[in-house]
Amino acid sequence: MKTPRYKFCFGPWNLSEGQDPYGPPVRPPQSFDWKLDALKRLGFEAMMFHDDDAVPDIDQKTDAQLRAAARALKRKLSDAGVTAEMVAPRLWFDPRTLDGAYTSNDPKCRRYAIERSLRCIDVANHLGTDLIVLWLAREGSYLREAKNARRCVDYLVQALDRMLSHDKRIRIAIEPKPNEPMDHAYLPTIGHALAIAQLTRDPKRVGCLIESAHAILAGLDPADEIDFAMSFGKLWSLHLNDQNGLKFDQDKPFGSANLRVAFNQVRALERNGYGRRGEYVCFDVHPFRPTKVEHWLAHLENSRRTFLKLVHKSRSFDEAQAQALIKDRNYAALDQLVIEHLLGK
Ligand code: GLO
Ligand code: MG
Repeated sequence: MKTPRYKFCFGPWNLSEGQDPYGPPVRPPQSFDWKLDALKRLGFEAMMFHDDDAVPDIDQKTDAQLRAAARALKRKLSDAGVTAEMVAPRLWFDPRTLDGAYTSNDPKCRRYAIERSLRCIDVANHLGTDLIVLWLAREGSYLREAKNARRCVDYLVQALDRMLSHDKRIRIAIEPKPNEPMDHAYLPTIGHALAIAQLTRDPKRVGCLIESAHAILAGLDPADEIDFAMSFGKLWSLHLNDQNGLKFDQDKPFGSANLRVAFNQVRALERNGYGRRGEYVCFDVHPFRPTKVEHWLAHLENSRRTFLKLVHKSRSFDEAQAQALIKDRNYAALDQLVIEHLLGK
């Protein structure tokens, strides 16, 4: 098997404790150091962060305290040989984000969201990454009549512009998701993310992050989303995982629900040269709730293992035969070629 050039990443939240809306945590909380050590033991190269994963209680900290905490973390990461892939403002927890963050109807809350995002950029600077990820969790509506969607687009552009002008080097990757926690989100797909980029003061610095489960929840094929984003040179990060149909966001291990959809994502990444500009393959996956403590890292290790096996499957696919079948419009045989290739000998 050719050695793949991919570099891997996950976030501290991916070592979750099993809490869901119906029940409490089922695994004991672990310290950040435990999680960093787990990442190292698994041989992953980078960690992704929410601003308050990096600087706990960020809203209570002065700028000087923020700087001290972020720099201490940066030293810890450097000592461990781990890179910070991105920082994302957590704009869905504080009471001021209850009715939306950038798109809240309350100007004080919109101001808070922007100020928090600028501080998130400062954290990213201290950690040595230029990538800010925006999962716009509460930018949408529970009921159409509560918000003015036209005005909300303006609010989103204003927020993006403030961030872009706060630091001339950062890049913003929008992570679209069509629903959950909202009924409908304002930026549900990659098309929406790339379209709003064009309204900002520096479209070149606004791109996207694709999460497999989010594309599936939008009724789209994640591989097509990858090809679309990469046609624009705008796929700057990736949350690979899996999703079994239209229900709550499951964050299953990569390939766990639909191996063929996973295979096609890997093929799309391969044909577009994902990773050549230093992009990481991140897994936004969670352990199944019944997972025992001793199996706590398996979903991450398995996702990477499946990914690498699919890289091999992608590189060993009989492309010549596939092309011949395509030319003959023999899609039944093409279908079977893919199935038998995935099944193996
Ligand atoms: C939730 C998202 C979430 C983001 C993370 C980074 O559905 O996938 O996990 O990726 O908060 O912004
Ligand atoms: Mg995600």
